[in-house]
Amino acid sequence: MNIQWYPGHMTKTRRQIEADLKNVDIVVEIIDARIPVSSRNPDIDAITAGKPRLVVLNRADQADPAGNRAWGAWFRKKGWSVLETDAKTGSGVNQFSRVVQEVLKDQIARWQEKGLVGRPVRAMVVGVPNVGKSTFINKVARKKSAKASDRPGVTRGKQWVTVDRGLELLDTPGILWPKFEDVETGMRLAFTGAVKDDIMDVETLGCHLMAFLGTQYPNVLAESYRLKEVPAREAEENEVAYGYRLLEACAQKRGMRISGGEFDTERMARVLLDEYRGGKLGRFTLELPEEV
Ligand SMILES: Nc1nc2c(ncn2[C@@H]2O[C@H](COP(=O)(O)OP(=O)(O)O)[C@@H](O)[C@H]2O)c(=O)[nH]1
Ligand SMILES: [Mg+2]
Repeated sequence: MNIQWYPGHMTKTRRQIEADLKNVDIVVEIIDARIPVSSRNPDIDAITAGKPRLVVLNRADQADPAGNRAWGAWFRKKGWSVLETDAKTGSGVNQFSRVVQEVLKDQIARWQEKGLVGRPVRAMVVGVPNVGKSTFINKVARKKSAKASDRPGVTRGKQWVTVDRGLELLDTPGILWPKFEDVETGMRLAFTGAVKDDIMDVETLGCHLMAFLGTQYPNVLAESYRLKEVPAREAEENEVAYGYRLLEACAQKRGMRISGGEFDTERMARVLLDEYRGGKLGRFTLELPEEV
């Protein structure tokens, strides 16, 4: 699916992250709020075993607010702290330092008891591609762009950025591989643009996204493409056939035809994917906690 993740690369990445982990007190796992399961690395728990964790539901601005609430509750139930952010505008990012200190409050109290005054908390960001790691780090570090110097006992060559008094962040994120086992996950990663479209033909990908929208968000679909009504999926109809029907209806509305008078469903599929990724259709959560 994503050919850059060959086994050698995965091993190298994993070792690098394991080395970096020795120097940090907390792992900040960034996920895409639209696909909180599909945008998680399958081995993250094993790789970061034993480290306190903060889950950042980034791209919260692109996900359904009700979905964000549901996922926030779901991750909290697992015992992790959750921060909802829009790294692009910085919304929620100003809470980062406070939440990290809260997660580590017992640890910080122990340091104080031992007389380790002024020991900063060190954090690192990890996540699969496209979740917003670089944007998040830039936003968090913006005010204090001066980089902290290398520290003795800390991996040489690593740069730390001071987020706040008492919090330093490794300036390079750990880039983890996405899940590649199942088609459903691959499709969701493709919908959001995290992997290239070539996991399947664009038209089929568009059919699946249409079917999702037609089922879960028919009103939004009707509004976006000025459809009088969005037909429901018929009992015997499979998802692709249903999605195709919706692609045709939207292509008709947009006047997209190929020679011969047929509707240009392939072009419509591209338009749909572009508009979805560009946030033009609205805020959707593509997978909900009930499903997992
Ligand atoms: N709308 C929105 N866009 C975001 C958000 N975070 C990142 N982006 C955009 O998503 C794209 C990829 O982000 P990037 O930080 O490079 O992802 P990375 O691969 O995890 O480092 C960039 O164009 C960002 O501007 C967010 O919270 N909301
Ligand atoms: Mg990046």
